[in-house]
Amino acid sequence: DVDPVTIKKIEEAYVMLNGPDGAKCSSLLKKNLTKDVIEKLKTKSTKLGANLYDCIRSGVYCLDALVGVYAPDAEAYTLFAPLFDKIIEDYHGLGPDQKQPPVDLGEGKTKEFPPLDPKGKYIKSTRIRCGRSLNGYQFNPCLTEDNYLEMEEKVKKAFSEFSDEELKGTYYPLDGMSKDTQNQLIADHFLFKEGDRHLQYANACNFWPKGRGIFHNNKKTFLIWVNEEDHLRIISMQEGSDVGAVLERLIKGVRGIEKQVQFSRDDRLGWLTFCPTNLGSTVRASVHIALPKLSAREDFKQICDKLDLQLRGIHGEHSESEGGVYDISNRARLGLSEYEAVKKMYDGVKNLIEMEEKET
Ligand code: ADP
Ligand code: DAR
Ligand code: MG
Repeated sequence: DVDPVTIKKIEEAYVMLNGPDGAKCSSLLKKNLTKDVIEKLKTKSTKLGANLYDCIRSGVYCLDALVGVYAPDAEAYTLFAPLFDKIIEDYHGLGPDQKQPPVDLGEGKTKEFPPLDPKGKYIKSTRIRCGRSLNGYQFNPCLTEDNYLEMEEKVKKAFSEFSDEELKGTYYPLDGMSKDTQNQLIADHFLFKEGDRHLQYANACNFWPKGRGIFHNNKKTFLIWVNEEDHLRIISMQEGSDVGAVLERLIKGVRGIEKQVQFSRDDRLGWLTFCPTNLGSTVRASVHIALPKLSAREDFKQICDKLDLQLRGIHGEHSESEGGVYDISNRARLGLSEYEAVKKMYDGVKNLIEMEEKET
């Protein structure tokens, strides 16, 4: 079970979150980490040794977090369900008796997503990503250096077995990558950024950059991140607004790698991810789009919220928009299929473009 020092840290977290220091904090952790939940869970640890403090540490140090929790391993979602289920219900609207629908990547339906902006008036590029966790491995906080290296070897082998010409490519470990190459890949939106404090405080960056890297095909239209926030992020992206083509390639990639690697899926929560905000379909379908008139309105964010769309800056989460370009994506991930998540973005962005055209 859990050592007394850790139990004390959990109890102190509650006092801090509900005291003067936590006054401005509005995270789902603060809302749902009640005395009752703490009494129920503070002495529990998963088979692989993860405890409640491992789940909440990020939100204790990052009072500006929206959510503030991460799962240290798959079992945490079940063992610490009194906390996670409440946060999952608040964030995704998934009630205790609801569950993720069966997998539907959208095979045979990509024709439903023709280019959103054929003339290229608004949309610069389209990206669809999903997350996958390798069966039998814990999530970041509990991984040893050997785990990171083992996982990297395992997926590197899987990448080398891609047969489809569109998927074939090379794996580039972060360890040893020149700063210039790394910075260029980040600037060009292909590689993940470093130093996200929410991840650092979640103990998600141990042994960095060991076991981390990026696979991509020659055109950089199919990419896979290894051990950033999730074990894998599988990404399809290209210039323009042809959502169907981007989804077609993502489907090929997911089907390609799942032949070699077993992913952990929960019957109710769908594909398991480190952060509960990415559970279920794990799909984030986004466009880099400039809507000069609409984005000038002070209710632009509310307009997006009403369409269940999430606004991010030009470099993704926790970044600002540049030159009026925003990253707009589906907000919902859990309680709808992969295909439905893409459709949420597609229909929402279509709506925004129609509004932009009508705006005087
Ligand atoms: P994720 O949900 O994949 O972790 P992030 O918000 O961390 O996304 O952003 C990851 C990277 O993907 C950033 O560099 C961001 O600029 C890039 N990105 C997101 N959407 C698009 C898009 N439609 N076109 C080009 N790059 C994109
Ligand atoms: N720092 C977390 C981010 C939640 C969603 N983003 C992810 N998982 N990258 C927060 O609670 O704000
Ligand atoms: Mg990210």
